[in-house]
Amino acid sequence: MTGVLDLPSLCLCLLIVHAVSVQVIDFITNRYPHILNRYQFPLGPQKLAEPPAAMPASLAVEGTRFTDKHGREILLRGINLAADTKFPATPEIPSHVSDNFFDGDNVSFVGRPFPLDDADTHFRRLRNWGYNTLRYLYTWEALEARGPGIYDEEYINFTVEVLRKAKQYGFYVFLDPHQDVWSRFSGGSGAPMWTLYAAGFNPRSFNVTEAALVHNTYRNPAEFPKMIWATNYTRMVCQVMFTLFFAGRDFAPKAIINGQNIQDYLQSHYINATVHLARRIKEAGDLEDITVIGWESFNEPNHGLIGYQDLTKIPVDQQLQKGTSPTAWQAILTASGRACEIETWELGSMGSYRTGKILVDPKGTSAWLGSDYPDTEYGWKRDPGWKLGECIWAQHGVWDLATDELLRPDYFSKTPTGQVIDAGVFCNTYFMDHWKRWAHGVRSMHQSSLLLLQPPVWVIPPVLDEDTKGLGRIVYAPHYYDGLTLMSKKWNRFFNVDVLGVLRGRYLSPAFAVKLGETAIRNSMKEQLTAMKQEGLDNIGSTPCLFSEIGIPYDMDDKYAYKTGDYTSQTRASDANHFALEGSLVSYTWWNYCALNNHEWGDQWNGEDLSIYGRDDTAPERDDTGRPTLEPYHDSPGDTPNTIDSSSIKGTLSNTPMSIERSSTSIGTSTGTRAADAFIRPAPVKISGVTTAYSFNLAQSVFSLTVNANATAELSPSEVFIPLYHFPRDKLDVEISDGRWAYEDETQILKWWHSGGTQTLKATGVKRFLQTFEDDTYFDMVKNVGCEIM
Ligand SMILES: *[C@@H]1O[C@H](CO)[C@@H](O)[C@H](O)[C@H]1NC(C)=O
Ligand SMILES: *[C@@H]1O[C@H](CO)[C@@H](O)[C@H](O)[C@H]1NC(C)=O
Ligand SMILES: *[C@@H]1O[C@H](CO)[C@@H](O)[C@H](O)[C@H]1NC(C)=O
Ligand SMILES: *[C@@H]1O[C@H](CO)[C@@H](O)[C@H](O)[C@H]1NC(C)=O
Ligand SMILES: *[C@@H]1O[C@H](CO)[C@@H](O)[C@H](O)[C@H]1NC(C)=O
Ligand SMILES: CC(=O)N[C@H]1CO[C@H](CO)[C@@H](O)[C@@H]1O
Repeated sequence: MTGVLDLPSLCLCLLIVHAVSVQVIDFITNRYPHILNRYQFPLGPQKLAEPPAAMPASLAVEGTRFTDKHGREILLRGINLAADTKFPATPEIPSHVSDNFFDGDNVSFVGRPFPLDDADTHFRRLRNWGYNTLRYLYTWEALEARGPGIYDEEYINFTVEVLRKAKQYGFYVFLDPHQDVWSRFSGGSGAPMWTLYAAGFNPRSFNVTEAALVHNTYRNPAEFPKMIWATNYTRMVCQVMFTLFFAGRDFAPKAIINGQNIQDYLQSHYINATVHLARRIKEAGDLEDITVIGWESFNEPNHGLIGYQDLTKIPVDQQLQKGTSPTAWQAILTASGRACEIETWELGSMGSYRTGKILVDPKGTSAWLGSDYPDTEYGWKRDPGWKLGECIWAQHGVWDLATDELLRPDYFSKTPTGQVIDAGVFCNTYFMDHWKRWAHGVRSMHQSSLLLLQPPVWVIPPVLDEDTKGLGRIVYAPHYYDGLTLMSKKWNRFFNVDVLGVLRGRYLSPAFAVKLGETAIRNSMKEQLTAMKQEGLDNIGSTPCLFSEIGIPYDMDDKYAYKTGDYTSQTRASDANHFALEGSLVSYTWWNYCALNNHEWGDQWNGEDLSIYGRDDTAPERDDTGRPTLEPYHDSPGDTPNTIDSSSIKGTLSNTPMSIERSSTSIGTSTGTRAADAFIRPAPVKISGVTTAYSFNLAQSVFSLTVNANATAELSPSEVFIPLYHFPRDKLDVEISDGRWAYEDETQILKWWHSGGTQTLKATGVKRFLQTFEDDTYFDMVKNVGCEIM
């Protein structure tokens, strides 16, 4: 995940966040006594003739909607699984561990995202929380760490078994080839270590040359700066790897390996690894199109140096600077062992500001492999025209090794045909060339796969040519993060910025993009997501939109919640993001569920901490009345837990009741939810007709749904997820415009039989979150500390 780089507004954001003193936030206002809700008997039959179809099977795409075999509209609401698949399980190397780090060829990801024995617990949980979709992460490294073309069949077998478990719980699954800042060896995740050797790099010298700064090799991992890993996109390793991967033929024509350009070499290995996994999933025989419904393209693709107009300048759109901030040219020099005085930056109350300069002196150590490197380990044959031990850009005349003179500062600025490259051109050319190649690869194996198209983060989606549109079943899959909250690790109820609006030039000045008060912030997020969805329709065409990443940090306010159990800030932030998703009527997969999350290291990767679940979150969260809020309510708590296991599933695959977790039989002593009030939400699941609006008002515990309906058939009613957590059976109040309904505790599904035309459903439950989302506290604050803010 990431998605917050290069925001012109970042300075402004940070100015704002620091200008507001968090102490003035009054969390104690607006608390109201618990109100009991009227109970109403369901009108419909208790048991249904047809067992609910647990198998996703045959998800159709009709224009902008997903539909099932009865023509009902399907909303995909899912979760990313999981952040910890970014690093190996054997040996276990989360980003703060340095042992075995450079043994990158001998790692195994078997056990990610969790051991098979734990899969029931995790999947049951996710199902109970209402998720019907998994964005299942794997990395290229997990498939092909040992060397080019050597796949880890054990990991693939394991993956097939985990997917079979997911099938038992009726999840829709699409696979995400995850990466961040290219690879673990350049500070992120994704590509195997050998790709760096293939490019001529020596990962062991990335630290001294600052070609990449890596958590694992950081002096004291606990002091690793917040959310800073992403700055490595503008360091040498990422700049080179993304340039070679997407445009090696144009910018590094001498980089020939096994008779092909490095671009083709890297891309074909990358694509073939995915195709191999797709083949094995097909061969499994019981997953393709039943559970595995699609594949997503390259995660958060980056343009590297492609489009740099002047290597001696920090591009104007690169606002995020922290620590040493080399220009591309300085990065080139230090990677070749030259000492450089490099500006240092800090993020402060006025945004990024320069703190000075320091001398980065690798003392002759190069990030490139020496000319004496044997280059035999991985079995490839490098063209004699590509010299090891020498900067690849020097070999292409960008600079002169003898004089250290930059000869071509604009080397990466244009395509060979002379077109000036900007973010849009990169997206429509280099990125789409890769995307098509990938799409054809996936479809060669999985003929009816959904193809999730994820363009570079924040970039306007590409315009598809007719041939590409003809592939069909394409889904626009953008990412969105509220950058202010992500970077500052605070929920600011008073100010935020319409980042998309700024990026799209909708404001004369970024100052006009500032949104004041929580209501305006929430509406702004909704408008941003709606606008992004519209950009997909305008460019990609009439396809569904699924936000494949969106989420919030949990380690807000210096981990205040971990000391106090008070997740109010997280709940408000999460609710705002969910409000935006609901208001823009999109499918989504939330980031993320991480089984290894703990309070010390978060998601175990670069200080990120976005998991809705935490191992250390075992003490029940309590509401104001002292009632534990962790476990969903159940009307008959004395019952023996009705749990699901493999034996009870056999033979009843078409009917998979999801039990409510009530006991501590699961991992840990409780379910470990974090800010559950906000992420366990009611939502339409299968709708006969078109959903025109739905929302969940957390403060009032009211769910409303409006449908442009088609009359339901007796055996295929509309289905709405109504979680017992907010709507305990004896407190559920349902009002429908027409027809009848029935509620099943087992699945937490409300079935609704209705006729055609405009239909509405309103469900009222128990108020769990005893605050409001009004802005009165903002005005109080202005009164009290007015001069401090303005
Ligand atoms: C690979 O790592 C495993 C343990 O993680 C170890 O047992 C094995 O000897 C290693 N193999 C090689 C070739 O280094
Ligand atoms: C993977 O599973 C297949 C089929 O069950 C089996 O033939 C093969 O030996 C397994 N491979 C590994 C490495 O476990
Ligand atoms: C850089 O990493 C190498 C390889 O792990 C290590 O030997 C060296 O001490 C590190 N240098 C610094 C300055 O951290
Ligand atoms: C990738 O697969 C294609 C099609 O099977 C094949 O032609 C190509 O040689 C493979 N590339 C690599 C690098 O293995
Ligand atoms: C659903 O209703 C719309 C109008 O409300 C109608 O155009 C459409 O044909 C109906 N679809 C089905 C499958 O009945
Ligand atoms: C994960 C990682 O490598 N992070 C590094 C990215 O770059 C910054 C400096 O800009 C370093 O401080 C991080 O260590």
